[in-house]
Amino acid sequence: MIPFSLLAGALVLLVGAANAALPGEARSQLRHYYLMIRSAAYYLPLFARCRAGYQISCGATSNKVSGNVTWVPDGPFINTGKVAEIDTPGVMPMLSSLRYFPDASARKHCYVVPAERHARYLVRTTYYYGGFDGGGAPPAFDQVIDGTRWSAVDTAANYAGGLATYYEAVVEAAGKEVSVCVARSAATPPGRSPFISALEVVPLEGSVYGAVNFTAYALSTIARHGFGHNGSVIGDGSFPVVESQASVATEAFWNKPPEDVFRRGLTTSRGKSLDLQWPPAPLPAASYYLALYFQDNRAPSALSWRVFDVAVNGQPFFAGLNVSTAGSMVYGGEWPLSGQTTITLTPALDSPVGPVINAAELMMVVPLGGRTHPRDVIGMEALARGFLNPPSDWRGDPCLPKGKSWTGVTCNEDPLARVIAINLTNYRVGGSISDHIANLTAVSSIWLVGNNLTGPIPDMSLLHHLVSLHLEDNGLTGPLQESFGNLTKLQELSVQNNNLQGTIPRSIRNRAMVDISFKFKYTPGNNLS
Ligand SMILES: *[C@@H]1O[C@H](CO)[C@@H](O)[C@H](O)[C@H]1NC(C)=O
Ligand SMILES: *[C@@H]1O[C@H](CO)[C@@H](O)[C@H](O)[C@H]1NC(C)=O
Ligand SMILES: *[C@@H]1O[C@H](CO)[C@@H](O)[C@H](O)[C@H]1NC(C)=O
Ligand SMILES: *[C@@H]1O[C@H](CO)[C@@H](O)[C@H](O)[C@H]1NC(C)=O
Ligand SMILES: *[C@@H]1O[C@H](CO)[C@@H](O)[C@H](O)[C@H]1NC(C)=O
Ligand SMILES: *[C@@H]1O[C@H](CO)[C@@H](O)[C@H](O)[C@H]1NC(C)=O
Ligand SMILES: *[C@@H]1O[C@H](CO)[C@@H](O)[C@H](O)[C@H]1NC(C)=O
Ligand SMILES: CC(=O)N[C@H]1CO[C@H](CO)[C@@H](O)[C@@H]1O
Repeated sequence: MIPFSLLAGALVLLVGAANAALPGEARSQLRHYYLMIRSAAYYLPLFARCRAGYQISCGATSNKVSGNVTWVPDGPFINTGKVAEIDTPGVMPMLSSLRYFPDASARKHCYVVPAERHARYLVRTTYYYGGFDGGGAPPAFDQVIDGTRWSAVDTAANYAGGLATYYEAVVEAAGKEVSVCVARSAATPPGRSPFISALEVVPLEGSVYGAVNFTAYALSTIARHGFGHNGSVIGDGSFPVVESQASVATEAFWNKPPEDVFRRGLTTSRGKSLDLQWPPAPLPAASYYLALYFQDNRAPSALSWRVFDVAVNGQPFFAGLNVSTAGSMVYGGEWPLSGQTTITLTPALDSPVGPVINAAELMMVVPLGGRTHPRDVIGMEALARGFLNPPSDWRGDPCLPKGKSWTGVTCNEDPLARVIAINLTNYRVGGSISDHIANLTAVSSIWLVGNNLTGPIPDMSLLHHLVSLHLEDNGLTGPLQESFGNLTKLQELSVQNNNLQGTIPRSIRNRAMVDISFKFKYTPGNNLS
């Protein structure tokens, strides 16, 4: 099992004055793995330079401006939860409110953000507890992206140190929305509520992290570091820091690193290899995406290049890398790592200068947990829209992650999960039953008993697997459709206590007469003959 707390980043400078040089800041960065390029870059989209996206301040009622970024209220993206204000002095504006979720019956609490199908997104969640519920320490819970349990959210250690915590992932949108949810887990104490302070969903350029198969995986950021900058956990004097004499056209790089990361780097003298213990904390055994950035820092000339080998934990990573003033990036898409990581740069035998390294990025490759068949997503979302007050967890992926399906929804375990049963008995749901229920072609059981549903019973002639349909005790109107008699697997049809009208279709009458196992109940109530 992966200790997901490793995936957390700590945001410093959040609490107290903006210049708060917290004693032990570097240590806490080390401990919590927040490895940054420049402190000024905290809330800018990080390595990957990106287009505008959604910056959402959870629980906010008005825009919050922080630096250049305007954070919008979360109302349009969520329809559940409660709001709290955080009065910690000096807290960053977008963290001065949060949304929390006291409803323990809901399996997840989802934000839904519009997206472009198959586009790549940076998703960042930020948590700053601020004692909103009167407790001394934040509860732990889980976070979910679409159908995948992304990680645990455990912010207690950072909170105790006066810090907020953020998590970051890169995912591809399977549909026209990305859902980001928090959910209770076994680690959530009874009576405590998951919460969230800020959410960013930012489109990335298509080339970013190009080698990764985003149909099967997401990336979860572990570390991202420009070497040789002040406050760096690495450039601590063991290697000379060099300053670049030429700028790098970073547009040419897949991952679009900011130019700034090439301004400084670490080097060694001629003939010596450079050994970096990076990232500084041990890693859980997993598959990782590792990208390394280099530039010859000297003034551009025909001789400003250097050649060296790159090895990771003694394994060749890239041999004979020729780094010029134009800069280079090398990466491993699914590199197995475990424990302490050492990056070794060994200069070519005849090289007049030592190797150099400017920056590195490390992300864990997280297998996706699956998702629901798009046809069923369309059907379930339409059903949710047709209801006046569906259960609050009827948002996000209907079936997944496992154990976090929508309330009352049962799915099979196909690679694209199918909805096989719906049971919202006595949920006091109002509204009507969407025609799009016809999309749920794998469903065998639909129970919407004892609600406040009105309008007609839609056509279900495509639901060939339907065995059991219970719509009794509602306010449904209109006729009973002929096509029900054609559903050969249907064994139970209960519609009593509604306001249905018209004649009972012959096909249903015949079934009820010839098939003694067919249970058809339409009285009391109704005006059927
Ligand atoms: C933020 O604003 C400053 C000054 O207005 C500008 O120099 C800087 O480029 C902006 N940064 C971004 C990322 O837009
Ligand atoms: C990506 O992963 C999916 C799902 O596992 C697989 O079907 C597909 O072939 C993979 N694509 C590539 C290019 O490997
Ligand atoms: C880095 O820190 C040292 C000592 O604290 C200081 O002399 C130097 O100017 C700093 N460099 C930058 C680029 O901030
Ligand atoms: C390295 O690249 C430079 C051009 O950037 C070229 O002139 C030089 O010959 C190359 N060196 C080797 C050893 O390939
Ligand atoms: C649906 O839920 C109700 C109430 O919990 C229960 O009595 C009924 O047996 C369920 N139906 C099915 C098919 O599981
Ligand atoms: C059912 O709906 C009607 C009309 O929409 C409403 O007046 C009534 O209060 C609802 N009943 C329940 C139990 O929600
Ligand atoms: C039901 O089946 C019968 C015969 O198989 C067919 O004639 C009829 O059109 C069907 N009705 C509907 C509504 O599908
Ligand atoms: C994908 C799919 O089956 N979509 C259908 C969902 O239901 C509506 C209404 O019945 C149809 O118009 C869609 O084609």
